[in-house]
Order: sequence, then C-alpha cells, then structure tokens
Amino acid sequence: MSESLDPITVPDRTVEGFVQEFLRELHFGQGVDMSRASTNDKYLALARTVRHHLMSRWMQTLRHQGQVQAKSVAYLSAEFLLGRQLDNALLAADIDGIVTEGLTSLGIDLDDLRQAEQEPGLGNGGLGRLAACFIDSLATLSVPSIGYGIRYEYGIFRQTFVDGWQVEQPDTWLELGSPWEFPHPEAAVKVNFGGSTETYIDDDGNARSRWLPGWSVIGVPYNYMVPGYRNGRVNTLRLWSARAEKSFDLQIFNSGDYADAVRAQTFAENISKVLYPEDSTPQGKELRLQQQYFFVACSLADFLDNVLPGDFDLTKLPDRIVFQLNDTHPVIAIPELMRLLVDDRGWSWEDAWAVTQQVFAYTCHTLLPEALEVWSVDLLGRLLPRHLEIIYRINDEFLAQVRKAYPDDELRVRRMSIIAEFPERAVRMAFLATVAGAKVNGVAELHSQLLRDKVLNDFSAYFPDKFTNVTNGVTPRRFVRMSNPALSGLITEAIGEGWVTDLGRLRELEPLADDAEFRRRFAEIKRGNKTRLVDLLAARDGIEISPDAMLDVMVKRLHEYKRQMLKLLHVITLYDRVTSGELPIDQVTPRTFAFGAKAAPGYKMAKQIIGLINAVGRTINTDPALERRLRVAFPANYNVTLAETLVPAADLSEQISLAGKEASGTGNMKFALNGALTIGTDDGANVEIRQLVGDDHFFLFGLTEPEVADIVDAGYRPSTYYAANPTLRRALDHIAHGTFSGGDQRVFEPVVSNLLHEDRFLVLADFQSYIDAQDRVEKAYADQDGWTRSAVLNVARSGFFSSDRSIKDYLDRIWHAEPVAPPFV
Ligand code: CR1
Repeated sequence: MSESLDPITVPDRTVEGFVQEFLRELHFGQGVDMSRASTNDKYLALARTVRHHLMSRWMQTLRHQGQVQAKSVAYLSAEFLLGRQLDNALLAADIDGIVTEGLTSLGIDLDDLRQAEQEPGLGNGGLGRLAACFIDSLATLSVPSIGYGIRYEYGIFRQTFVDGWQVEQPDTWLELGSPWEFPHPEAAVKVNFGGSTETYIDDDGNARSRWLPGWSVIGVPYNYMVPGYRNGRVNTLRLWSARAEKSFDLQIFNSGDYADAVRAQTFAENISKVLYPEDSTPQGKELRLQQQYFFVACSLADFLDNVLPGDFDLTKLPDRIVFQLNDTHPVIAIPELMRLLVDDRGWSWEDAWAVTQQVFAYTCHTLLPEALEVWSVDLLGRLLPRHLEIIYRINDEFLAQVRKAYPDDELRVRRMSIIAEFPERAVRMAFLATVAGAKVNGVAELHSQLLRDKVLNDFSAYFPDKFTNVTNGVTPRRFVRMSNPALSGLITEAIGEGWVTDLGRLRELEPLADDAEFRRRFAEIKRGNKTRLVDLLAARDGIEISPDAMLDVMVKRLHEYKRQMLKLLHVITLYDRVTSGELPIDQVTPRTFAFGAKAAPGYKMAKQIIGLINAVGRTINTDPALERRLRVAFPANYNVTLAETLVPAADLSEQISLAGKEASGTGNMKFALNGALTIGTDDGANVEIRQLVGDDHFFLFGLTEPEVADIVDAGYRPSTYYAANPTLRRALDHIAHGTFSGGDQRVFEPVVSNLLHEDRFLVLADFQSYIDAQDRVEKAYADQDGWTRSAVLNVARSGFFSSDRSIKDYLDRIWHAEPVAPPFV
C-alpha cells in the first residue's frame, strides 16, 4: 500500500526552504529574532525545524499501523539510553547537507548548536543503550513496534571528580526544554497502588478476587519519534511521567499550609523523578518497584485501551503483540495482564493464562546471582497485594506440574519455586518471567549457554524449547555512520552506500586490507579521529593527550567483575618497569590509557577504584621520568556523547571481564567496528568477536569459564599468586605503600586487602596472562602497517554485530512478526 504525503505537512527540502523555516521557528516558536537569539534558542529552533521533516512520516506510520493492525513488538524497558537526538534525526531525514549550508549562510556553526543538546541519559549502561539500539533497528527494518519506558526527570547522574573521588550531581537534562518530546496529558492513565484485596461472589456464583487500592497516581505519556534510516518509517517511543491526581489541595493551601497542599503532588512525582542509579548491583528499593509497576501498568493499559481498536477480540492478542521484557524490571507486567483479564474483564484464570503465556518473552542480561532481582513478599504485598496473590497462584500451579514431572524431588521443587524462602520470603522475578514467558533469551552465545547450564538450569531441563540466544548488536547508524564520518566516507567510497543498513557487506572490505593505499588512508582517518578526541578532551576536561600515542581504552560502568583493577595493575607495572630502571623510557611505546566509568553511588569498592585510577593518573602524568610517554586520561562523566568521539579514535579496546561474568558487552562491538583491536578474555560476545575477526587480530588472555569454575571450587587463594609473582607483588606493593597517595598507606588499603584476601573476580589469577598479552600488543603495535591491516580486518569482519541482525534474530526466534513495508519512502 502506497500513499502520498499530505502536502501541508511536508517541508521544503531546499537550503532556502530550510532557512525560511528555521527563521520562522526562531520567530514564532522562540519569540526572538536572530539579533537576540541565544545558542539555546537557535538549537531549539533548529531541532523543531528538523523534526518537521520527520513529522509527516510519523503521522503516516501511525495511521498506517492503525489500518494494517499487523503483529507488533512492544519493547518494555525501564531504560532507554538514547544519546543526543539532533544528529540522528538529521541523518535519518537525510538533510544534514541542506542544514549545514543553510546555517552557514546565517553565520551559524552547526557544531555550536550540537553542543547545546543535553543528552537524554535515561539509562545506566549496556542494557539501556541496547534498548536504544533496538528501537533504531526496529524502525530501520520497518517493524511495527513501540518502545515503552519512563521519562525520568533526572537521568543517570552527572559524574564529577573532587580530589579524584567521584561526586554525583543531578542530571538536569530537561532544564532548558527538550524539543524532541510530545506530551499528551489528555491520554493520561491512572495507576493504583497499595490497599487490600477482597473476595466476592460474581453474578455466575463464582468466588473471585478483586483489588481495593489504597492510592493512585497518573501517568502522562510523552511521545518521541524513532526514525528509521531513510526508509519513511517513524516509530514511537512512549515514556511515562508520574503526576498526582490533584495537583494540589486548594483547601489546605488556603488554610496557609503550603507545603502540605502539594504533598501528594511531590509524592507522586517522585516516581518518575530519577533513574535508579544501579548497574547490576542489588539495591532493592521501594521506589524502584513503584517505578516498575508504574510504567508497565501505564503501558499495558495504553496498549489495550488506546492502541488496539475498541472492538478487538483479546483472545487474539498473541497474533497482534509480543511484549519483550528487557530484563526483570518490567516483569510485574505478567501478573498485571492476568489481573486486567481476570479481574477487570471477567475472564477465567485458564483463558487468561493461555494468552499471557504467549505474549511475553524475557531477555536476561546478567550472570551475577546478586543482580537477579527479587522483591520481598512483604514489600510486594504492601504495594501490590492483588499481584502477589496472582503470583502465588501462578507459582502453585507451576509447582504442581513440576511435582508431577519429578514426583520424588521436593528439593528441585523448592529450587524452582518463584517464591524464595531464604533469607526472606521473596519473589524471584527471573523465575516468574521464565515460567510465564514464551521464550527466554541470553544476549551472547556463551551467556545463553551458561543460563541454560547454570543460572536457570532446572528451568531449561523442564522447558527445553523455551531457551534461545540472541547475540546483542549495536546500531551502525549512530556508532559508525554518525560518529565516524571519515571512516564511513572511506567505506562508502569502497563498497557503496548499502552497508549502513546491511552491515554484513563490510566483508567486501576484506581484500582492501592488503591494499597499501587503502591502509594508508585508513590509518590517516584513525589519526584524524584521535586529533578530534585530543581537541575534545582539552576543551571538555582540560586533559592533554597526544595524537601520536597508542590509545588504549577501557570505558564501561565501574564494576569489580569488569576488572578495571586489572587494567590499572598493568599501568602500574609499566610505571614500575620504567621507574625501577628495568626498562629504558625510550623503549616504551607512547600510550594513553583512557578510562571512562561511573560507579553506582552506593558501591564503595567501585568508588575506591575510581579514586585509585585518578591517583595513579596524577602520579604518572606528572612524573618527569616518564617523559609523558605514558599518560592516564580519565575524563569524568563518560556518556553516549563522549563515546561517539572516543570510540572512533581508539587503537586498543579493553574487554577484560572475568570469563563467565559479562553477559555480552556491546562496547566491545563498537570498538571492533571502528577498527580498534581487542584485548580480551573469552567472555560474553568477545568469544564471537574473536571467532569472526580471527585469533591473529585479537589479543586473547585469561582463564576460561570452566577453568574459573574449577579454581573457585577448589578454593581460590589470591595471596598465593601475590607470593609467587614478583611483578604482581611490586605492582600491589606500590598501592599498599602509598606511592599514589603521598605515602599514606590507609587510603587504598581496602582495595589492596580485598585483592589479597578475597578477589572475587580473580584479578590476581589472570594478572600474568594479561601482562603477557599486553607485551604482545606492544610488539604488534610496533609494526604500524601490520596493525592497520588487522584493524581493517576487524571492521570488515564485524558486520555481524549490527543490531539489525539482532532484531532479525528476535523476529525469527522469538517474536514471529514481520516487517511491514512503510506507507511511502
Ligand atoms: C550486561 O552487563 C550486556 C548488556 C546488554 C548488561 C552487558 O554484558 O551487554 O546488559 N546488563 O545486554 C545490565 O546492564 C543491568 O544489567
């Protein structure tokens, strides 16, 4: 079906047309003229002008979706780490050319306006960024879909360093207004909490339960455009913001108690106030559960009541929708759908369960047992008493079946219960999702295998067909085409445009790895990207680095299992080799060690490690003996925007988690796609990266997952590694003796004693293997041309890691939905 665009809504795609529209927006939208316009005025006017170019396609997509009623995907995620919108919109609408030219004619530098955009940091790390990549790919593949999440007023905290220690500041991303959102207060949804339940006899004489809620809030939807790449489709991301039912109490206000008059408002708004600053650490908080229920209740109500036509037969729901649960955060949607069908619509339990089991699928993103969310029965019963009853019944019926399958195995029944008994009675959300979901997937081959064999082993034995893998991917639009324009130009020149939406075509670059002229240009681009980074870090952070040094990068959340400490011990070892006279400074490859990492505010050890990285950096960067050949660069507040400049500049990508701990990683993919070589363990998606790029172009080190399991089972003793390895001993002793803390031995004592006596993630066990691999890196880097050849091959062989491929796998293996041709291009 092809329709034509409504001419009223289609803006003129010429430079003159753009300029006119931009000036109109400045005038009518911002109420200023060019002579008085601030940078923010110009940015907002530009954003609105750009948005016009997508708007008619958005309207058309929605209209078309309403008519066709094809099977859709609802991606439920507590986090969408979107990154800046302006460039992505320019790229999708294919108007960067006319915009740059038009602004230049007005004496405006597009780059200045770019900087004015505050990135929406509505996610913590990999999980949230993956959700953002997935909605981009869904739109680009023209899959009917909608993203549902929370519009946090404050996103992931802004990290600052005070004396090298992390201090968190609120992320005020909405302060100057966001031009990318469309609030719809008229479509608000009421969400209940608390209260109690009662049983009653319905008209047919059946005993039924119902919820008598204690309080409620209102969810206001904010819509965002999710443009496909130049394909005429614009999907929707709908984020919910919490409000009180009554904005304030006039009686109380008039009596003079102003604080009390707005109490309900403050309380309600707290629900969407701030992104929970957590990343795989267990910090169960009541507010977090409120957030989770709030957004899934809004989303299910919105889908059933507003998106579906009024006469829709809900027994057909599985033909029309699949709700993908991004980790356990939205899993409370399962009892919510049961409640909507059984309590509100009078369905039988069996009918409701039959539908529910078909419309949910669950993605697990972790292997750390402490990161598998549980909610105490006490809290859940207080906040959502009816949902707890429903969960109990799901569990009773499930366990009855397990007993039937394993008649004399009560231990197994207890292991598989959705309700844990120790250390307190609690609902295991991953189990609930596994029991109710049609499919369960891990996010890389190794991760999915470990889910089956270890974390959810009883369940994979019981439901063998439920488990599958979908290896993560990243969007090539943002992470190559947009962030690495020079490399994109070279690729397009070599193999044509099509790779941006068909990333497997990067394979066609392979023969060019042997073309000296191509390698020269590739290396020149890498250097240009480094220069861009040098300039950015100087301006953004006052950090000085050289474009001539090897750029060795470790950027990701700070977590012990990711092992920033291992990286740091390597840095300290190089420092020790030089300062002890073992290694003449002129034999050291000039290297910049770039770190970027936020620690969860309550995660003490992670914050210690941040302090230590900065302390080591201070020492190394100022020690004249090193002649500036080794430098540590740790810009604060690593985020998507910084990644866009950092990743294209990198030579070496550090992916050094303990094997069996990193579910996938996605930074690893971004680096390989931009021509960095990886030094990494056999963990997460590193395994697949190495298989694809080849052992000769990847620096593998460290224990394998089965080896780790053996060592841990045998009783791991880190101090034996310390005792046996003089290099390791010297590195740790530097920290312990205060080399980086002005002689003060107490400051970093917790880090040292943790490594020596606990070392949960086997840093000391992998140390020597890592140092050896780093020595291989040095050698390889000495042959610059050989290194570039490997870098080209990394790019050519990493096309698999496009999120377009991930989404196709989801469509085939889990969603069984089809792309629908957009109404027009
Ligand atoms: C995992 O730690 C994975 C992303 C996306 C993270 C990481 O290995 O690449 O998910 N998990 O699947 C996470 O953020 C809160 O959990």
